[in-house]
Amino acid sequence: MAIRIETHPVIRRHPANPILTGAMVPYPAGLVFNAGVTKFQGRYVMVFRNDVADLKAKKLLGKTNLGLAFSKDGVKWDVSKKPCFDMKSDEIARAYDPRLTAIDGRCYMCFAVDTRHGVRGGIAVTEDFETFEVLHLTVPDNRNMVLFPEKVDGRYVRLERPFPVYSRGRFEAFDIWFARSPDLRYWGDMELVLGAEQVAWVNNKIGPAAPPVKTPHGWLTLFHGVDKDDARASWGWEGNWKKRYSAGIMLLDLKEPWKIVGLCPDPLIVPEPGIEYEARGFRDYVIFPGGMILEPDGEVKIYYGAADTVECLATAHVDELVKLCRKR
Ligand code: BMA
Repeated sequence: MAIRIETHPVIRRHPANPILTGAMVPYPAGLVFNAGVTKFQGRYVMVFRNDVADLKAKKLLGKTNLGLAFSKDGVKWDVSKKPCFDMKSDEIARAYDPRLTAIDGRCYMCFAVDTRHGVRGGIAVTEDFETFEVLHLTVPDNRNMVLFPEKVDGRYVRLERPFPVYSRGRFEAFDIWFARSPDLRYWGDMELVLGAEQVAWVNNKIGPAAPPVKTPHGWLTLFHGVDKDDARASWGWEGNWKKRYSAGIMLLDLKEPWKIVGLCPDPLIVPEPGIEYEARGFRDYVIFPGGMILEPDGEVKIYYGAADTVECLATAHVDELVKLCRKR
């Protein structure tokens, strides 16, 4: 049976898309995407990746920082006057791809860090988005970490995506893992959650997307999945880009979240040729969700970077998403 790679009909792209672009940022900006979003202290907060660029000349300017924005409705955003986070040293090139999780009144941010010795996953904590304390950095290579908003069996838990190139036997066949911590600094006790080969529409790698959302049926969990075709003409102004990033969805067990209760066999959101902001940009045909919010009325807001260039919003009803995962 041919695999359908198209956006599921339960998904509605927001008419205000893209909801955040480099043009809305009051300091040097460019590609504004892959944001983490959560509700914190009564408002929506977003931390977004900003790769400074000359968009007209289609040229990166070699600097990345994380910007901050607040919103009353999760759609219209006020961008703060300056970036809120960056990391740079002889060893560290940049921090990027933030994901936010509020736990017990504090906001935790997972992010990726490019270093001279590999890609590391970081966790920082803040209460005011002005100062961040970095609690933890993994060994290379790891990234796409997301924290669950609650402890499980008294321990903090996260999903993560190590990238075992040498031992996995196939280039970029990367999987989703689960890890536990007593204090957010020391992590261990890992379990495999989902192997790339278990996702029929993926022929490359997978990884966590937004932090999971709790429902009575399980943890609703987005992930990203990649299909690659070397015969594709190069996609995007970055150059030799042949991958498509889509989003999938699964339900993880409430008490044992390393166990999958249900996996939607089809992708949930696929970058579509007819949608300019997903099909054209730095890297064409990329959807990369980093935030998911369950509203009291059952609406789920899914925030995603599009074409590694802008930030977008899609919505669906929680019951529809749960049903997709439980359908067998
Ligand atoms: C991944 C990361 C993401 C990016 C994606 C698609 O490897 O670099 O930041 O959105 O590729 O380009």
